[in-house]
Amino acid sequence: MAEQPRRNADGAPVGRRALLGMLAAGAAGLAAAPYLQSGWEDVLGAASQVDATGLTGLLPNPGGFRYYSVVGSVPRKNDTNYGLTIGGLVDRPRTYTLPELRALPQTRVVHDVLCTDGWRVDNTPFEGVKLADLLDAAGVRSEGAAIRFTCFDGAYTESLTLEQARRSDVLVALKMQDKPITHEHGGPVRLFVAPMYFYKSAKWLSGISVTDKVIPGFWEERGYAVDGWLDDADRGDGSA
Ligand SMILES: Nc1nc2c(c(=O)[nH]1)N[C@H]1C(S)=C(S)[C@@H](COP(=O)(O)O)O[C@H]1N2
Ligand SMILES: [Mo]
Repeated sequence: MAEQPRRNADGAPVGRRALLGMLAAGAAGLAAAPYLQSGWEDVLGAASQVDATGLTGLLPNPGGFRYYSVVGSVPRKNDTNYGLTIGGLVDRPRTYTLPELRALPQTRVVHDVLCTDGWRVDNTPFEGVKLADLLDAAGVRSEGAAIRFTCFDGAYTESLTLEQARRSDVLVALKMQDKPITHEHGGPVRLFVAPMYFYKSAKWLSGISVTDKVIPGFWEERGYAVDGWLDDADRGDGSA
């Protein structure tokens, strides 16, 4: 539902994974953003060429997951250099270290993970701090209506409405499959939005900014639905 099938110049469907493969394998320092902004025509032409070389086959697929990144390399962060900043339309902006996040009450959510590319990993446990708790601590101002998420890969962004962000199944996750989140899966901290397609779960999370309206994220600027609900999602408050 969220992803429209894309077609190249010959009308053949082009998987987004080909594009991701191209980006992951991308040239020096990866000028991903300007390249993408050159328009789908160019991007898809290049993507299908890369696909033909088999580069996308280099992406590993352990345990049913695939690793996705829209940039070629991402810095590694740990206890000493990781920070999560909460700001925007809040009364008490602050930056949390990793030990500080670990010291907060932790919630475990088990949910099926689905990517719009068609793969899924059922009953995956995630654990971390409820985004709602961090928002409450920050004191969202009355003008606040949405959240913009930014990542230390320097490129990916995501969004949620404030109502979605306050659900009890939306986590700032520190663990995935009961282990600290690996670098490849977006560690040390990623978002987990259980009731939505996995593209909403931003990896390498570094910024949470309260905004007065939804600002479409990376893939949403490229055609994905801003509301990434899974087909069977309970669109209520997530507490059911
Ligand atoms: N920072 C960042 N977050 C991201 C992505 C990305 O490319 N960069 N890809 C998204 C998509 S489309 C999916 S399916 C999942 C993949 O998570 P995984 O690599 O841990 O399997 O991460 C989401 N979050
Ligand atoms: Mo995805």
